[in-house]
Amino acid sequence: MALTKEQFITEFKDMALKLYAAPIEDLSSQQLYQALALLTRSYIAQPWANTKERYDEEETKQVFYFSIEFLPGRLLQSNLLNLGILDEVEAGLEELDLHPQKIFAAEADPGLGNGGLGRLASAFMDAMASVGMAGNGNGIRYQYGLFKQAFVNGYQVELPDDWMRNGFPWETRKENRAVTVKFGGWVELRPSRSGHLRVIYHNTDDVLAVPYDVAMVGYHNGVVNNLRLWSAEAPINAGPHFTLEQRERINQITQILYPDDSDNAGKELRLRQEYFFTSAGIQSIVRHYRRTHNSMAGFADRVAIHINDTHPAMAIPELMRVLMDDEHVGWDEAWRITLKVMSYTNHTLLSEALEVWPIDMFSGLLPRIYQIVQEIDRRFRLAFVPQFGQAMIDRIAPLGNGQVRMAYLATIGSHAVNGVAPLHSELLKKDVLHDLFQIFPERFNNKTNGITPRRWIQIGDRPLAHLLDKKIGTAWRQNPLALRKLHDYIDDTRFLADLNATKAENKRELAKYIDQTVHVKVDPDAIFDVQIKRLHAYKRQLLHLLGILDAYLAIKRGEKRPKRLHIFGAKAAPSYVYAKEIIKVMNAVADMVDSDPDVSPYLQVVFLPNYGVSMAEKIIPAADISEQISTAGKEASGTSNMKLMSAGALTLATLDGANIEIKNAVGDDNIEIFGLTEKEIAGYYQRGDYRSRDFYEKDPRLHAVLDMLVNGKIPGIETEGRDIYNALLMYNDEYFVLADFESYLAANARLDKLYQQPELWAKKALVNIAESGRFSADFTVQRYGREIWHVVPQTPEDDGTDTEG
Ligand code: 475
Repeated sequence: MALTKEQFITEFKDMALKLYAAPIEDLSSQQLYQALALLTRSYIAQPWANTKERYDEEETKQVFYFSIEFLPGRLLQSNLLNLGILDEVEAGLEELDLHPQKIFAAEADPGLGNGGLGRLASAFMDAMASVGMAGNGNGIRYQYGLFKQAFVNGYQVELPDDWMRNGFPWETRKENRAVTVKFGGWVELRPSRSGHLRVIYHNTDDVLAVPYDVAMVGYHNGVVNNLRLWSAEAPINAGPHFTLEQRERINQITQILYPDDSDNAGKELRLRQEYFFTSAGIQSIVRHYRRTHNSMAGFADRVAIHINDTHPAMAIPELMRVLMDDEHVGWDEAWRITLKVMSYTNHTLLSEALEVWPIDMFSGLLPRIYQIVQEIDRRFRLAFVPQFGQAMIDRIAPLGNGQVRMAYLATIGSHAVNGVAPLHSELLKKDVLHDLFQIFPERFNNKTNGITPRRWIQIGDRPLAHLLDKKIGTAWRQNPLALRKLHDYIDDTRFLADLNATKAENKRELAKYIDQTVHVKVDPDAIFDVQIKRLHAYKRQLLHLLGILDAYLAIKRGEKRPKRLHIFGAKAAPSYVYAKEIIKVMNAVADMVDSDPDVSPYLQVVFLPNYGVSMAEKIIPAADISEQISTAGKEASGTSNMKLMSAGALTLATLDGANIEIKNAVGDDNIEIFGLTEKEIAGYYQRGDYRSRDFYEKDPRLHAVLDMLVNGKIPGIETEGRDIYNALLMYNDEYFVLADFESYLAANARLDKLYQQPELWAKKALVNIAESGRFSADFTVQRYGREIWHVVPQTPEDDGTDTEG
């Protein structure tokens, strides 16, 4: 859109006055933010309405991305950027003597997700709008987002995230679009006179699902899509017998986000949440469709529904229910439509994350849905037992072992199933979904994850963005593949120096931020070595920690090395004791290193509390090294690896997830690979001959490091150190930390050496930035669009580069 600085100033002052009846000089940053957000929203309203109208008029096929988590990050800056008025607005604010960054920082970051899965969902929303795809989100409006993390005496404590305290200016409540979701009770099936089955519900608990819509603004294209988040409320005419407790129980459904990443809590409230937003979404999609169509026959040509992991997998029986019970479609036709509409992404191979529900709980809470799952199960067995045998079908039918098995249900009810990086997609076929792959090989495919360079470079890394504009023009902002132009400057000494200067500037900025937030002074000339992701044993923050302890001992022995600053950001699930112990030890090591004058000139450790999207925007631009060191075969894809690469950090990685594709993109010389491969690890499992103690006994450096966990040298960690020591030595080190220790150290030593040659380092950084464009989520959603959703992708065009191996 077009907006001059002068126009903006007038409209902004006007909005602030209307809202607060005071001149802008009197307003707090929060109030200035509210005024600016509302003004921005007023700019979004018309294109939002237009987009909706156009989709309806042209009968565009719509994609609905169902996800129990969305992590959009702050929206003000990204909305202004995508509207094309960020520069004008910032110039206007400065003319008013205001500080844009201060105002942007007043926005709460909606933490409606745990990590990778939720962030990916939001990247896709941004990407779909930006490529002009009709893509909508469907999720939950959690009253409280993911807990705020604080450290008390080095221990993680969790505080509530009251993120809507000041309201959420980007949402609009659509009470006229509310639907009713039914739980519990029992169902009566009665043939009606017209020959249809009549389904009569008795004694159900009804919940009103009220949608709140959030605009998803496309980049410079006038497209505004919809993210619909559902809130649970008591029914309007609840009657006199409706108790406060009943009201309370309903409100609970959308009160909190479950804080377990890659884990299945198995709690009834979680099942309620899943059915709540899934049923509300399906009902509202069908209702909208039926407003302009007399039957459901053409539904699958106009609607694609994507299931982001299994949490919304009840979309399958729920659509069957609506088609049969409400729309009187027969089973076979309903199943045909459902299969064509549904597709499913798996995000993790970890067995503890695979969702299963006890049949008792499931059938009690959702009796009609359970009947339909039973029928899906019955027909599946009938169809495939003859060819594949009872034993195999028993393993993979939707119902078995007294459980509803959601990954199997999702695979059986979708026409496409994908993993999120080539290795992950292969392992799905080989292990977790192997039997179903035998039956439905054509359904399985890979869609490598992506990220949005708009947020990570254009907004998060302004110094780099400006340098790129100067050197290669601005085309990369529209099409990130244009970053490849950078290769032309691989021998441009001046440019390489500029690249290093940009990094240095970002490091000084981060150093300031660290000082302000945790009151720790860090040396901006150190190597900034970053590991940012959820705290999980398989991600092996512990390997990183053991590397730090080894460096500590080496420095104590008098070894000199370039100074390294290790930066961690990671939340642990509140019930994940082992992860919390690792945090405690990390913080203890950070203190130990800091207070030792022999060591602190060479080594520093900072664990920043409350890592999230907004903090990532500050850390990533300043990173020199990106630690992606999961046990090979465990990290489905990873996405921070892509973000850090695009900021020119060098990746220190195992051959896992999308690290493999990053390696293929930049070449072996521009990434630091170490450790066991997935095949080697599978070999250990098969033979059953991994003995972690052998590594401890053979390697004196490892021996010394592990002993530090239990010999009292690290102050204040008695039980934590012992527990970790035991996990590694007595319980045989489930994640092969000890096996990879030596090669991890060697890779780190190579990086230390390389850092002595700043120009060579800059060349490698350049290649990483240049090749990062292929990981734009714009391309990822276009691949989903072409190959799964069958919607026509629009600008900007993918050049066909295949990163799918
Ligand atoms: C993978 N979350 C990353 C990312 O594809 C991958 C599971 C159960 C309950 C709550 N949250 C989850 C995940 O499984 C998850 O976030 N998985 C991550 O998805 C996007 O890049 O490798 O670990």
